[in-house]
Amino acid sequence: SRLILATRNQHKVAELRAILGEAGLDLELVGADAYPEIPDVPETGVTFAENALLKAHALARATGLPAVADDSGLCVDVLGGAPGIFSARWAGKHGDDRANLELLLAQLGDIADPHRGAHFACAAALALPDGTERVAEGRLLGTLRTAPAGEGGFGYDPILQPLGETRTCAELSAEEKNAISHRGKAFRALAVVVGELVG
Ligand code: ITT
Ligand code: NA
Repeated sequence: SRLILATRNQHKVAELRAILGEAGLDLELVGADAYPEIPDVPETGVTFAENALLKAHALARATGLPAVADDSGLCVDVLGGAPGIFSARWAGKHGDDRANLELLLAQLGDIADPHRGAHFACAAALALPDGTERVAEGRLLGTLRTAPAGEGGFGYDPILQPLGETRTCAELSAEEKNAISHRGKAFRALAVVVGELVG
């Protein structure tokens, strides 16, 4: 049977295919792009979990198929957790990764190393057409560089250096990132539940 990946972010789709593909689910993973007629749901939640559930329920209701969704972002300690759920549009235009990253670096200025703590957060939601829902969350702790490095990944990957790493997320291979990432942790946990509830 089919499982809908309720995201229009192609970087997430690629990571979810890799993460869920290794989870041993006997399901065909179908991107939301297969359903262009279904409108995007407004992300009106105040937490990653609420927004992930909104996206998953919208696709599950509209397609009659189980759906998983991701809501994620970068939470900076010294900014009280911002950009957080506003990470995708921190500089104004949704999905302008470069502008978002540059604005964040400017806001941090030359704040020094012990105060550059941050984490990526991901809420992974499953929704079934009958309204059943489950959420799993994951985090990746790290520090923020003062300048971007690396070409891999997306979003804020070039400035987040995971704890215990010498490289940024954008300098890791896709496999290395998925092994430690917020998204990897959240969706490996959710995959167990998907395996139990979706046949
Ligand atoms: P969908 O809602 O369609 O899934 P989106 O890109 O709008 O796609 P979000 O609202 O969850 O998704 O915003 C996620 C933003 O958080 C993303 O644009 C990046 O700026 C940041 N982000 C999330 N995961 C990241 C990762 O693994 N590496 C770097 N930045 C990430
Ligand atoms: Na969001």
